[in-house]
Amino acid sequence: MILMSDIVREGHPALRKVAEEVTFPLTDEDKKLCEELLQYIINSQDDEVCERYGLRPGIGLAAPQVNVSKRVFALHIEEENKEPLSFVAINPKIISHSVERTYLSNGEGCLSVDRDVEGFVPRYSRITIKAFDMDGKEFKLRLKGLPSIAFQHELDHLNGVMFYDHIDPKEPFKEIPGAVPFERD
Ligand code: SB7
Ligand code: NI
Repeated sequence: MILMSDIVREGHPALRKVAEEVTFPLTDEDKKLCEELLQYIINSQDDEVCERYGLRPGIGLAAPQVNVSKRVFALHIEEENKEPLSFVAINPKIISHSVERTYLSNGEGCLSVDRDVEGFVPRYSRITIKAFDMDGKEFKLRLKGLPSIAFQHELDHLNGVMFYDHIDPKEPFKEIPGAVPFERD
């Protein structure tokens, strides 16, 4: 299982590389990676498991964060009154997006960043994505709200981009023209 000690932090070169596409069929090692990424975030949303293993909660985890430079991430998001969203995305792509932008009103965090970085991170409000599942089957989803924001955060990890790269250094809380804030919790 993946523990916090397996997660690389800011300054590690893996977080700044453009990750490699995955080829199918998956190797046993690739399958294990996918399963473990998803298991980490499911575990991290269970208070007891978190406490037992010292996990930090997250809604997504990308392979480069465990020092594997491959285009894979997992998302697991449970929001009140919504269907839970849980998947592994292999070679993911945004195929279209809204003009409208959004940002998390409380800012973003990252399991690879051990400090609070304040500021608005502009994201597309709505995206249509394509990715492959572990069986090599392509799937397509429309995402909005937190799942859309989280998908863009994870996709950035596959391209060596950190959330704070998008924050205006001079004016971190500068209004983003036309953006609609997303309130979490
Ligand atoms: C806030 C948190 C996340 C995504 C979007 C907004 C995920 C945090 C966990 N990760 O570091 C995953 O890369
Ligand atoms: Ni992150």
